Amino acid sequence: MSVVPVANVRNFVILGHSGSGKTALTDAFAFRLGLNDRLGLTSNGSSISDTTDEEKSRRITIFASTFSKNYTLGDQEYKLTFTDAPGFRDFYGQILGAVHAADFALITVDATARVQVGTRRAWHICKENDLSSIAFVITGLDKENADFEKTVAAIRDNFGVSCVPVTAPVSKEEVINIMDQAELPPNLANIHTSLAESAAETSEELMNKYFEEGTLEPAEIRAGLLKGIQAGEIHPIYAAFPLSGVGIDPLLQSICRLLPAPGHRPQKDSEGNVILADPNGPFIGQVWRTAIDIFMGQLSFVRVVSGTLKPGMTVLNTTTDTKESIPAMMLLIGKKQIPVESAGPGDIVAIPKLKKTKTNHTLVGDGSATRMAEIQFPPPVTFVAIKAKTQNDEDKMSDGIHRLLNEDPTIQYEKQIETKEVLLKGLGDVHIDVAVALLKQQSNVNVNTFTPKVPYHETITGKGEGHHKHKKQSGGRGQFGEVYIRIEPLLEGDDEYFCNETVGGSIPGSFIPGVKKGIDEGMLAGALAGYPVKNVKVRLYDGSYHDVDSSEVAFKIAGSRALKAAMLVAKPVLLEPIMRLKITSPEAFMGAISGDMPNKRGRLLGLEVNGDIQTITAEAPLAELFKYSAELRSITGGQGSFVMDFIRYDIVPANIAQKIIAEADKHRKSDED
Ligand SMILES: Nc1nc2c(ncn2[C@@H]2O[C@H](COP(=O)(O)OP(=O)(O)OP(=O)(O)O)[C@@H](O)[C@H]2O)c(=O)[nH]1
Ligand SMILES: [Mg+2]
Repeated sequence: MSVVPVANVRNFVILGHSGSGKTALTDAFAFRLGLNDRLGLTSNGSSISDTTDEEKSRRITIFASTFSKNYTLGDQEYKLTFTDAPGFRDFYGQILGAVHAADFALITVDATARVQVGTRRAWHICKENDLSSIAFVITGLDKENADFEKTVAAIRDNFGVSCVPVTAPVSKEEVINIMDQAELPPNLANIHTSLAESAAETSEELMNKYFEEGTLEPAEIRAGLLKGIQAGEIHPIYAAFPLSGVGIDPLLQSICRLLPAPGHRPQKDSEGNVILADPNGPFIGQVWRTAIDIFMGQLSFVRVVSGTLKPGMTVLNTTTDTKESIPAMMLLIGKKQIPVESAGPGDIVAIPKLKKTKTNHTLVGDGSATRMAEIQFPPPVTFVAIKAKTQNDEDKMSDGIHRLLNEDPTIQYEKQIETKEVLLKGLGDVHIDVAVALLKQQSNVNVNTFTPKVPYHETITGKGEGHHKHKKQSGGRGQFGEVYIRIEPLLEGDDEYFCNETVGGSIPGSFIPGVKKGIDEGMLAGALAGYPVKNVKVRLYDGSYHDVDSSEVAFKIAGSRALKAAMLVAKPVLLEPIMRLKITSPEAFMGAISGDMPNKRGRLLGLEVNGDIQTITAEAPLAELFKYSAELRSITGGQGSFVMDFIRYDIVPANIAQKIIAEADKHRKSDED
């Protein structure tokens, strides 16, 4: 690829509702640009973008794939770099990364389904991430009941009248650029008017002319649109038939003419300073995605922000302060790897084998110490417990999970101390299913998944005394240790949960650590249901010993049993984690969402209204929330989403606690059998 000036580089992300034709459009672009010698289709697994087994079998995009190719328009050479993002919310991490790496977005809208949840979500992601240049592409125009004008109206209803069609279909075989037409078919005449109006609004001069003459020249409309679009104030709407290729050239031409080059969207460092898209400045790039390739290992996808990157260079990772050498750079086009010799502002390249570089890290060349602002990935909302199927799987599990975490910052992994389970956390059921499938494919680790156990705690609400005498005489040296304790709830701020108040050497000082070890051990598994004990103050106030038979072990056993005895009389209770939820959904579902909260033992805390979208803040026990992601999807038809975080532990209501204790007893009995 010859070097194209930054002003002629166009880097965009394709967003939209799942199934609205993002990948179909990507395939149409790839075919038109000669990246593929045939038109790939998701429907038969031949897409250039959905190439993994997981994507092919599920018929959805899971990973953001980037393509790049030069495009000639008149005497100008442009470089088009575009990323096909997933639409499915579970893969929000990939969507966010792709949004971060682009200068503008195309949002696909199906002409039969029109504006959907995923369309609005795409718009909001752009707005929340300072990606103000947004265009729409209407797809599905060949389908029965497709209606271009109604789809345009729906876009304008949802996103404002500054959304204006620039191209339109006159038949299934022809898409025209409205500005280029001397005369338009009657049904498109009003579209021309909205285009002229939008252009007029960009300057006083054009506005005056429009008022006086009632119209504008094509060149004036183009100049006004260019200004409005580059400023992110006008949003062009295009028509395209990705399956036949009709409308693809007018769309690509308009992208080159009207949509912004690198530099228009401010690229900011972690302190908010804007980094200029200067190909001659020091190199600055950021990793927005990490992938694991079965053959090549780790691949880091870097968006070049400034300067020029070449293979062989040594760069500094300013996030970890380590040097990395760039062994090679490539584009991944379908299954092919195309080497890249030089990458400038706006380019995206995949770099293999970086050692200490992960998603979100910044790489810089000599003369820079910049650290780019990081992508804020959402916290996980779906948890499952996983268990290796065999010992062999167990041995490889840690490496496999490590790979998964490297690849996907929205996956988390936790070894739960309370329940002794290994938890995999993600953004939804499908996300977790895919993660489990990737564990198998990438690392040959087979796991089963389970609904996690709740990490309950135990504590006391009253005071109590406990005593245990451990005495064993079985020939030879015996064991002896006797312990008396008092327990009470630990006051906030009191770090000393154990204190020795014995007097007169009833327990010699050398055995006190033994008692403490026993108390510590007893704290790991409480008397009620075997969960960790929290917030209990233990006062050791008396005991006795034997000159020969006493030992640390004997006092340890006595300490642990005395704690159990004391807990049972100190009004013990179970505690459960309470989560704060922020549930966002269109207003229409708010009644159903809040009405469902009591079923989850939840409590509403507040409501925030943002146009049609409302956000409920609520709190509910974690025990009721393991399936909430699927439940909310069914309540809202996929239009709702939520985040949750832990806030505190609360007492489990008695009727529920009884069941948990009975269940624990059953397990204890079966363990003893
Ligand atoms: N008839 C018709 N079918 C289309 C059109 N665009 C896409 N499709 C089909 O709709 C289905 C979904 O299209 P995709 O391009 O995979 O949708 P997507 O937006 O990438 O979906 P996700 O990756 O799940 O977010 C595929 O079978 C496409 O062939 C179109 O313009 N007309
Ligand atoms: Mg797709």
